[in-house]
Amino acid sequence: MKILFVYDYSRLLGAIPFGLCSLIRMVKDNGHVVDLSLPDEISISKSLKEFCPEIVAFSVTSGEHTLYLDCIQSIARLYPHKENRPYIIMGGMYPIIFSEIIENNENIDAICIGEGEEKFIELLEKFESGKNYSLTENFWFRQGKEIVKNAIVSTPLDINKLPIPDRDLFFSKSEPMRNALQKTFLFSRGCLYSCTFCHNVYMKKVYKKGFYRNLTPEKAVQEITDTVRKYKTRVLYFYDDNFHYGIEWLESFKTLYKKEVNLPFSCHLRLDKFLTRDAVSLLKEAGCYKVLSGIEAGNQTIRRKTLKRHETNDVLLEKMQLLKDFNIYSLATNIFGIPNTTFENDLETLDFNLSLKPDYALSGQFMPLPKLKLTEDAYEQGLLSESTDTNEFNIMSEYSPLNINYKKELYRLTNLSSIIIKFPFLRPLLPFLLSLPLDKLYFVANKYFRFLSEYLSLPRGTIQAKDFLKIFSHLIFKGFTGYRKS
Ligand code: B12
Ligand code: SF4
Repeated sequence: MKILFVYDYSRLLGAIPFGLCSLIRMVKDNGHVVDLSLPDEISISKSLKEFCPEIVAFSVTSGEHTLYLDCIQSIARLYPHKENRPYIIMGGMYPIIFSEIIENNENIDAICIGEGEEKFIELLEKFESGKNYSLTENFWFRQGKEIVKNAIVSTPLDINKLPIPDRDLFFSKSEPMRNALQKTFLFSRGCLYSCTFCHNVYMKKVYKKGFYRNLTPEKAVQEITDTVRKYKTRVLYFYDDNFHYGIEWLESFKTLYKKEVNLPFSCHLRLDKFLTRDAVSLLKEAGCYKVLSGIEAGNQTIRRKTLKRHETNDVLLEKMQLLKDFNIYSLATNIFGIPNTTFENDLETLDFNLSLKPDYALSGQFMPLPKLKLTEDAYEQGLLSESTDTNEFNIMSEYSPLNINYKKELYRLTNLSSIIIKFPFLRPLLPFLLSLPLDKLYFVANKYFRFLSEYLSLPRGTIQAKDFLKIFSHLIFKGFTGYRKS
């Protein structure tokens, strides 16, 4: 069968949508023909005309969903007679979390509400051979006026048995992605924790047991070598929520990685009690040059009670010092505008970062995505009115959508915080800076500072300044994924 995948890769560099790439691998390996299109009207109509797919498949996350819903609308316009248009399937976190979308949008024929790999292949086989596919688990289907709602397979897939995700389709379409000197990887699915601002909590409820899985060190290194042998790479970035699968795992990973890859990498780590000196030492030996860690709130009661993050300030300070001891660049992430907190609490977050002294601090405003625990809290506290539909929020929106009376100050603080944390002598000027209506300037300054810091964080010699400028101008031109202004 011919399947056209649709994904906005125009603003991506080394980052790939791992789930979609895993699906593409499975689909190709099962003898189907695939192509990839951007979601804009020109690209999609060209792809439909030239490739003539039987299925158009979307992979969607909340906040970006309107882009894809518009694209589906354009496809529907191109085929006024529904029987002539390709079958439209949507997967990804958005339909998993907000499955109602198939009821609300008559142009969507099916949604995937769980892991895609095995069940999508099963669906394609039934589809191709004309069998009844409407009872395929992990999918909901439109059948006339009815929606057939099948259950989710309750046992998560064994990710060690899945083939290596296919990066070739994306890299063949996008030169910036192919040539990006940093390539990204994900060696796990799920998470052990239950932060109230994260969708993993929802997924844990769905799968109950065994949702948290990770690759063996052998499989992880195999995936890396498969990519770096084919595509020029200078640094790696591991997207796992917490790249710490125990000392034994790290030991084997380090040995294999040094032997087979030996490139510097960055990763996410929780600065909690499990992050021991031995673990950091192994990471450093393996080549870790940068660690990204969630601080989220400076007030530890808010961190614990509201966000369900249990690290105390003392532990965070101690573990940050550990990173410094090993000369690992530290990037701290923060959330401002948390429901049921005050602007003073946000200032506390800024000040805690000043004591923590990360090499760089990245801060965002809380965005109430549908079905997050923290979004539900915001409704309960009247910070969102009952008639507010969180699906309509643009994740990149300028001001916090919560009913608070310090939106502008919050926006300014969010954009100024990285610079102030890096240059603490500016802290006394903050009240004055917050009072100035320089939102655009602060936004731009924040972006430039972020990219300068990104460059400075790289190990010497990995990326030349001219290459970095090329990347930088691409990003300026295309917008910054995840941190775009609406
Ligand atoms: C890697 C990553 C990214 C990468 C790649 C994005 C991507 N779409 O994969 C980048 C850096 C681009 C990114 C950006 C953003 N991300 Co992000 N990201 C992640 C991360 C860490 C891993 C995602 C992943 O690969 N999961 C594992 C795979 C296997 O799962 P999956 O993608 O859901 O795919 C499976 C199924 O959903 C299904 N499936 C997926 N697509 C399709 C399509 C079809 C047709 C079918 C049948 C099935 C199917 O099958 C797949 C395989 O089993 C998650 C957090 C996490 N730990 O999960 C956040 C996460 C996905 N991101 C999130 C968000 C909000 C964003 C941003 C909007 C952030 C921002 N402020 O800008 C942007 C959106 C940009 C974009 N283009 O998507 C949220 C999504 C919430 C939601 N309700 O949608 C998550 C869950 C984080 C969170 N804490 O809640 N992100
Ligand atoms: S640790 Fe990260 S991935 Fe895990 S629940 Fe918290 S925010 Fe989500």
